[in-house]
Amino acid sequence: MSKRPPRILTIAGSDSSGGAGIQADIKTITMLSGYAMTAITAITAQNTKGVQAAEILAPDMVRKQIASCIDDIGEDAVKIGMVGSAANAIAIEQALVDTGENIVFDPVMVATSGAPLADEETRAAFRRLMAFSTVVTPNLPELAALTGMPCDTDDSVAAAAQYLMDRHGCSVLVKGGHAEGDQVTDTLFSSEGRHASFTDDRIDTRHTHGTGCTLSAAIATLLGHGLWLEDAVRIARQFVRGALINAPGFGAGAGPLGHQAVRQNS
Ligand code: PXL
Repeated sequence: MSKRPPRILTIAGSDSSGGAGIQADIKTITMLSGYAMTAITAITAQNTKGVQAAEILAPDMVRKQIASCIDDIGEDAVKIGMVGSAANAIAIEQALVDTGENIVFDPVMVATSGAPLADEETRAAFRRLMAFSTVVTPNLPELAALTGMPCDTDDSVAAAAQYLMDRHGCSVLVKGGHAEGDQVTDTLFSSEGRHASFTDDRIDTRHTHGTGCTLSAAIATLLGHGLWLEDAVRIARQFVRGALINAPGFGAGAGPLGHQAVRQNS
């Protein structure tokens, strides 16, 4: 029998074009030697140009998918992405309430295409999800929306991240990709009081569809392997960078990443 892989449950929306959501998560988890399980919150018809249609699944169906996985196979880490509705967020909270550590929450609000994926009520429900998450991974617009605070300077970003940590007790990974400049800095504000910054040259590409999904799924998988959060973030960022560099260039808009090309230890 081969080595037992960490069991990773992703709770997210389906992206028909394969670049983001559940599809990006399964590719990421698999490439990082995890065992992928899914609870689908919404089905989208979308491509690199935008979201053409979306159907949100009922909260009971979301809850049952999570329970089916956890009750039988179990889980070593969970990633939460697009929840689809406030009711789904509450169903997820109920289904995960007894689940231990290693919960990564990507507070998805807007797709790379610009289409909104969360309404105001859902954002309020996000606060409940943060309360039991290990780490939340907002980009700058999401951090501003979650806190109602400006996030346009290093100091204001740090204050907003600190606010989330104080209120919800989770670590906060602020993704700086939306800021200007030739370099991208992501900063991990750890609930244990350690802060770490990760800076790399910006990869000049329009093919960024699913980067947030990929990053959060990678962090969850690496936590499931037993890594410390800071190490998980460092390696997950390198995975995303490898996938960005290997983007196949599909579609007329923001194209998908090249998960299939990123080999571990290469
Ligand atoms: O990357 C955010 C995201 C999450 N989940 C789904 C998406 C997207 C972006 O397109 O479609 C289903």
